Amino acid sequence: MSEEKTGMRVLILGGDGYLGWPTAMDFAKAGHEVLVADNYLRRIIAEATDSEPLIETPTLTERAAIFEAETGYRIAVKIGDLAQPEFMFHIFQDFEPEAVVHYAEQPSAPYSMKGFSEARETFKNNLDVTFNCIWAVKEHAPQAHIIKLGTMGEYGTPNIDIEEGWIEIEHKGRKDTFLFPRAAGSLYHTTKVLDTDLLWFYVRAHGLRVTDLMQGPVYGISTDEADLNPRLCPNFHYDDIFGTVVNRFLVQAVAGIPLTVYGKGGQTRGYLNLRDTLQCVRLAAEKPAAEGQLRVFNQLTETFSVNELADRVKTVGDQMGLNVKIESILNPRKEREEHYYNPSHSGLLELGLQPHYMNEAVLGAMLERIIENRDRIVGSRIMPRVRWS
Ligand code: USQ
Repeated sequence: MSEEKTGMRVLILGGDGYLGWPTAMDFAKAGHEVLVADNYLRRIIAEATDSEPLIETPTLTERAAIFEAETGYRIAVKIGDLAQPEFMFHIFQDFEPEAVVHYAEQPSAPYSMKGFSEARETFKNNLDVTFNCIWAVKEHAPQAHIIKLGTMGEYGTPNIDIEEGWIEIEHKGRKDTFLFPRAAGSLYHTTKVLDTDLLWFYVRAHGLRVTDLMQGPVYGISTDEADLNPRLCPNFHYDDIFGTVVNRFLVQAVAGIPLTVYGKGGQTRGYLNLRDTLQCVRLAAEKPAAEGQLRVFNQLTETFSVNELADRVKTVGDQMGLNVKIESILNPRKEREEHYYNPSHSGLLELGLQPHYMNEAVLGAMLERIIENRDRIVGSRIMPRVRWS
């Protein structure tokens, strides 16, 4: 077991995001010194694609001030483009991070499939930020531990069990261990495959310490700190661009729009509650990877098909009098709609993760919060506007 680290300087790249902001509050509240950096790329894309979140979120500087007033804990904020090496390097020289949480990527699969300029923007941003982060660590903070948000989508949906990052292969009587094969389903997911390869190369070449968190789709709006003040809540998207499927279905249930099951609905993924993302990332930071180690965890707590999710949302919605309908629509994506799916995910549990499962109380509380904001739902943001063609 690696040594536990407390009171660290933690740099969060992409601190304005759905995960970045609640992660920053969680680390600050746990007694770490936190700096967040972001260039508001997601906000800019959301505005350009008419995909703004359900609840308005103040700027990072405003949110940090509200958080400090509520808790007494400080979060430092730097606004700038991490794809520019000078900005990244300056932060590292100034702050000397001991842990770096790397969320600073364009995270939408549909956006990355919209057209040439969106694909290129995703490709350049995601790879440049990862590359700059690696070099900033190598040159200015060689002992810093990089915690990289990868995605379960890197693996695709193979017809064998998905191992936790690595697989031992026996070939013609000899054995070796390799990264588990990747076969991503969007350009966004492919940029994460390329990130992994870059990180693995620099771990081998320069002994960096890296944890790659292969995360499934996240749902949720509530965290201990976000619940202190409505203006501290994460960006809750329900649009086709940034909204993840559970958050979308809950908003559709409130809006009286039939739940948009893409195709046959047998697509199965590994899901987790936003609260568990925070736990996983902090556990990884406080129990870091060793020098020269690329440690990989599959970050999910339970698997569901899209049909199962729709049924769960319908059950809870109907109990609340919403009369939820479910409708299969033409799948805008190229993906298997019926497939085998069995990912291992014991590493984070062994590190101490205590899962918050998707039960009726969790979905009911989310529905109540959405009902309070139902006047803000914009119906035109719900149906898929991007096709994989
Ligand atoms: N889906 C529907 N109906 C909808 C929306 C989605 O049936 O209205 C289906 C999709 O076709 C897919 C599944 O639900 O099969 C999950 O879709 P999603 O939009 O929740 O998740 P995805 O596009 O894969 O991306 C999200 C995050 C991404 C993260 C990824 C984890 O946006 O940043 O990397 O989840 S994973 O899916 O494991 O790759």
